[in-house]
Amino acid sequence: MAHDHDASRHRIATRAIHAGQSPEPVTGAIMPPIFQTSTYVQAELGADVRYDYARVSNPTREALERNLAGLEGGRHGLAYASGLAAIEGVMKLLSAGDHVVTEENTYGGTNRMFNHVLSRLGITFSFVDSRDPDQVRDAMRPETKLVYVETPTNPMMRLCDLEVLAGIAHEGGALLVVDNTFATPFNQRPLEFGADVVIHSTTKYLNGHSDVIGGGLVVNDDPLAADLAFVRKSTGAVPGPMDAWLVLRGMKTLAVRMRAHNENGLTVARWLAEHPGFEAVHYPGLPSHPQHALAARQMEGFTGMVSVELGSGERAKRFVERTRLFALAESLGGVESLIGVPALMTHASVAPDRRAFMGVTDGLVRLSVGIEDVDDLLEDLEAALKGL
Ligand code: P1T
Repeated sequence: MAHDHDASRHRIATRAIHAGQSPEPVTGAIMPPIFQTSTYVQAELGADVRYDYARVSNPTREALERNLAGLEGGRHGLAYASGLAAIEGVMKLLSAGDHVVTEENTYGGTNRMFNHVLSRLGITFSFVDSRDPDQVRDAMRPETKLVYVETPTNPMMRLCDLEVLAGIAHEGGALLVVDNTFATPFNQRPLEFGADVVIHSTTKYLNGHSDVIGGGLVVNDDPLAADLAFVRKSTGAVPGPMDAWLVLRGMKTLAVRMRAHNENGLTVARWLAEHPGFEAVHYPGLPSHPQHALAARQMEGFTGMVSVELGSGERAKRFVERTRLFALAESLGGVESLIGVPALMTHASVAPDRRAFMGVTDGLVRLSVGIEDVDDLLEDLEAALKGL
């Protein structure tokens, strides 16, 4: 058959389309059908069936999971109902008394889950600046089970050295868990640096079209994958088949979209950095980023996410309300450009002193640069800036 089920030897643009995909056996349909069913009929009682109930397994979801695993270069993919459900799926590997070392600047909702849900269940957290590996090493305890990071972080675009942190985590008998939502596997594949679990909010770049909430995990280790699947079937945070299908459809164009996001992101970041109306610009692709060398080593592109300091909450408010193409909205990673103020939106649930400490000021504006014509985007920013 011309079809290539194991696309692992191919380059990423090919993997995005072919990894784990095979024609549907009855009709040859090139896209997997949306298996919109909750259960599967069993021929006899007690037979060993491949599919018995759709919380446990669904062929549409599995097509997505194989593709996601192929993109990250991992053996196992698991899809979830949201990015936070995927994160919770990892955290439920833990028991009361276990400890996690985590980057302090994560998505606000992740921080809220750690501080306000999991802490109540007896899991403890140390919040560190993972740009500095010594802070991670010093926070490790005998009961540390996970080192949890985002790189680049939301919204400060901080990086951590994945290879170094994998070494520290493993030395302490812990797993390195990496939220790769911002970078995407097109730009960065954490498993290649020794990470154990890769997390995605597929809501963002992987789906890419701002029309689904979804999440995913990728791991290499077989027992770890089995443990995660056990937690998921026991707790229930699965995506429906229609959403799984939409994410898979989006992922097929990941490479072309990410090339455009990377290019537009860099152009917008350069423009912001040269413009007198803005203070600090946070973008790992700029040589002025303090971790540009690490970015160049660990990433193949720098995404469409850019944060910029406007100096005051009042200026930030006026700016985000005056753009026309950049829509004022939560979320990121879709084809259309979005703009927001993290302190009042995505990170409102983080304690104000913690926010200020990390640089998430009231004047910080986050841009998700879409794939529109970049000259139109620059004109939009320029017009919004006039009269600030
Ligand atoms: O929204 P959900 O699919 O549950 O994903 C949560 C999540 C996880 N990880 C990262 C890095 C994220 O940015 C998010 C969600 N973020 C936003 C909604 C946002 O606007 O930043």
